Amino acid sequence: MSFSHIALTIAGSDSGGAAGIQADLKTFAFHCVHGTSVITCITAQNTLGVDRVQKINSDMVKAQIEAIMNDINVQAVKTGMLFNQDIILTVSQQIKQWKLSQLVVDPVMVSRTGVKLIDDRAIASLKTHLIPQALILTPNRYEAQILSNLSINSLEDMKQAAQIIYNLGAKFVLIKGGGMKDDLQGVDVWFNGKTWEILTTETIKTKHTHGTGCTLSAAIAANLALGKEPFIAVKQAKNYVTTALKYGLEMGKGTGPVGHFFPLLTS
Ligand code: PXL
Repeated sequence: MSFSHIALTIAGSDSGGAAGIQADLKTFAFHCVHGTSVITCITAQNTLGVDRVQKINSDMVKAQIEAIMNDINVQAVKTGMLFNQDIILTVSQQIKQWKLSQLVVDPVMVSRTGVKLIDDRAIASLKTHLIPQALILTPNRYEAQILSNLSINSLEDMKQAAQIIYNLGAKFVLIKGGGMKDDLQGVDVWFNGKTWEILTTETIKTKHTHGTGCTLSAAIAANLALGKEPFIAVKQAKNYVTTALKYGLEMGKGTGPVGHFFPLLTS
């Protein structure tokens, strides 16, 4: 019988193995989903931070997508760090061309610690070309502030921002509370165009959170590739990330990765 649990990540490489492509492929594998990958940029980074970033030419990004799509039956896609306007426009055009509707867009613009990762032209293209094609959009607090033009400090702010961001064209919006203060840390807000759901899990007190956002969007895409409905896919992905955080890896001198294969770590 042909195997159809296949997902694609379009994202950057993290040499430290915590975020980006490396986090995504581990997350797919954990879910028994075959992972394909399109690399948009290469970061030289470790647990202490990013030293250097090198982009991949957009024609090579296009060639990677075409090679996969011409042969492999991809069920769901996630996008992560797309780096610049040129790559965002190429990826957006390819997603339209291949009719990739099971699309999770992690609008990587600002890290969950508040560091800006892409320029204003790239943000404008994300808004007009990629986000309208998203099934599920997963901004963190800072990205939600940019996309909504609101200052987000409370649950009410998160709900209002979700409504504004929904109008950019994504079918579902999940605003992540990881960048919020105190008791809103583990609280995410889901909006489907009509109603909100407040998703809560226990807050894990750990320093080792590197790759949390990438892992969440990859787990959502994996669940979509397994045939789950969007809201179920998100709830289960959030539980996965919470447990992976519980088993965060104490390694390097800085922020270690979440434990993607936590069942193997317990024995
Ligand atoms: O968390 C955003 C992110 C995504 N992908 C890669 C990154 C980062 C942040 O540094 O390096 C490759």
